[in-house]
Amino acid sequence: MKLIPNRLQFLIDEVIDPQKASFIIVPIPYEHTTSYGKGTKNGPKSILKSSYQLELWDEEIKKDIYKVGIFTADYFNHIKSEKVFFREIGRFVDDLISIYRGIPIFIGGEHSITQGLVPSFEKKYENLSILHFDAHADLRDEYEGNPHSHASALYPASLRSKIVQIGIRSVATEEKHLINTGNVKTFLMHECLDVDKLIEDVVEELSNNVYLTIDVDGFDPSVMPATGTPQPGGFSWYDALKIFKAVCMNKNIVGFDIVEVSPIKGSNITEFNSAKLIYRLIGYISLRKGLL
Ligand SMILES: [Mn+2]
Repeated sequence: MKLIPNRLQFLIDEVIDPQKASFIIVPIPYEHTTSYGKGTKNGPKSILKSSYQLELWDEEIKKDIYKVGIFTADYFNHIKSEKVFFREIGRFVDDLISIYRGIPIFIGGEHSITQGLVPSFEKKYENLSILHFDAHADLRDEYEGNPHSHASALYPASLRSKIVQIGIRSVATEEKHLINTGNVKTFLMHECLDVDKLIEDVVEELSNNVYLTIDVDGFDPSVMPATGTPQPGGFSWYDALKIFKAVCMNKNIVGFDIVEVSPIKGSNITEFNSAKLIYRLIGYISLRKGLL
């Protein structure tokens, strides 16, 4: 397997050797099952484009973070059929994390891609846990007859790995019995408004090896308005960053995804904020790993 560079590299035009990259971005413009607002297939490109508007010097971390080495791969576009997609993406991630040392960052696309991403990490890392940032519990075994629905994003993983959910403020009748049971620890948003307490609990619940999945609707819609199934009352920018920083500094983040950006005409807020979030997370992880 050889990674092909994307025409749009995150943040800067220069293409670095993927073997030397500390982070490898894989854009996945997959959209098959969106049920309300559509357009998440346009998310990856819009985020990559927005990244050129970021300053290279991160004002919080106070470093030119990009120097750690970020490579952006070509779009993962194998979407002949759902079945083929989920088989191919699994193989791709298996290869990616065995051949390259860079921490993978996946940009969706709809949230169902997480179903295809997580198994490779579960195979590679012992005792993996998943931090699930989302407005929705995403624990239905299927939705509209489809087990690969965005509304089922975390269901398969919940049968195998510890899942810690934050930001949750929409739970369906058919999934209510799945929150706070088995492998799933759910922090309902309205019950966890004390962010310092939440951080303590989340760090305690997670194992050391953590995969992070970020549905942008976990944020308040004022931070991330362009998303298919918005919910009121999500995390503010600074509260979310505080949580992510604590997790990145205390745990070994093995990879993360950011999903459900559906660009809307006349606004760049969501894609720009997503690009900034990705850059900041690269910064936090790099700090912990001593790369900066
Ligand atoms: Mn969601």
